[in-house]
Amino acid sequence: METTPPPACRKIIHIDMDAFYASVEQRDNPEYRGKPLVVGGLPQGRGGVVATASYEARKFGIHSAMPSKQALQLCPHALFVKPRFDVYKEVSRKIREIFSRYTDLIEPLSLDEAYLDVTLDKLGIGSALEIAKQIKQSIRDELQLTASAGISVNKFVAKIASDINKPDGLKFIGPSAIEVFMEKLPVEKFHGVGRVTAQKMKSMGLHTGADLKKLTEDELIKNFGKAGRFYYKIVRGIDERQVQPHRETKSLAAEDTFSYDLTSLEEMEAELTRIAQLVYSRSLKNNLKGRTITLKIKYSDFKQITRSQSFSMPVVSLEAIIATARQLLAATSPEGRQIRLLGISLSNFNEPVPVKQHEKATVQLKLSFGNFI
Ligand code: DCP
Ligand code: MG
Repeated sequence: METTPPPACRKIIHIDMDAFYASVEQRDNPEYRGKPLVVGGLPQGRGGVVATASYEARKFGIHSAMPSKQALQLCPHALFVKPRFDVYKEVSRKIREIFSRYTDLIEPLSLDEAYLDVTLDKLGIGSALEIAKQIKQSIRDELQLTASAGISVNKFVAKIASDINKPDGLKFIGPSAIEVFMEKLPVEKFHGVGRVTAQKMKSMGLHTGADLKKLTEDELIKNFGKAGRFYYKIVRGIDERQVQPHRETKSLAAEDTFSYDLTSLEEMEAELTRIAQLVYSRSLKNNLKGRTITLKIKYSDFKQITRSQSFSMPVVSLEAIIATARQLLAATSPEGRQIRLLGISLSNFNEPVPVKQHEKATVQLKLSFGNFI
């Protein structure tokens, strides 16, 4: 077994394809090239969301997870096409084959994104920058697509670096440049900092890495809990997470802590719809279809409950996720309670199911959702 050397001298590349689904569609359909193209749910359908948009469409403000109807309003002449997951999966397989020429330490994060540890590359090239250049060139030559690469000594910095010169980007952030780079980084770009944490940080006058660096580890932990410890390290450019080649996605979740407690069913359902859209688009991004939907509720007194429902078939539509989450919520008699967090997760991916156990769920499913699933 190959072992990863100590973190200080690692060479990590993060690769992310540019406008992935849209670029594949433009490659395979020359008539889409140079045009604003949206891949995802069609705007005529109910509840469709944008999976991704070509860079031409992004100029109009269109982005992933936006309702397709809104995308059409922003750019009435945009072209809309449905995703072809089998094709993207096959491209993804080919990209990974290219990676595997250089290393076996590959950790895919989704179909179009992966971390590579090239500290000991198979070909003995030695330079991570050179390897990233070769990978980008092979993706271009063999697949007629472009990718962006970030190179550094850890995962966190490599991932942020790959986003810097997108599309077709290449960015190396070496050890001596990391601290300055982290000091300039806005807090919302930090791993694990969501909307609410970013708001809290800003209200405390913390806008960049440099501001975070002024706090001691204890102060960070006091204000941000366990994550504080991670922020303390990361702002100093320390991220010891290993590239994990066999990591399996067991569940996919989205949740939100609200800036004020929700008390009306109407507000709760509206937030659930938004969270369901996030989970749904993440499931598309990861090409994972789950059979179990779990609702998480945290009340104002921090008491937390979860409620799940499993089906015999994978849940494939946004409407079904929304309907299930609402049913699970309704069963908790939420009206009048004070809710500070709602979350939805999908799990039980693509596993065969013994028939007997699930007959009941199937019947229930048909009653509840008709042909949504
Ligand atoms: N995706 C999705 N729903 C989302 C985000 C992404 O279905 N909310 C899908 C479509 C994307 C693919 O996953 O093409 C990869 O996601 P990225 O976030 O890497 O976005 P893109 O590759 O499309 O664009 P970028 O050039 O910004 O990486
Ligand atoms: Mg991408």
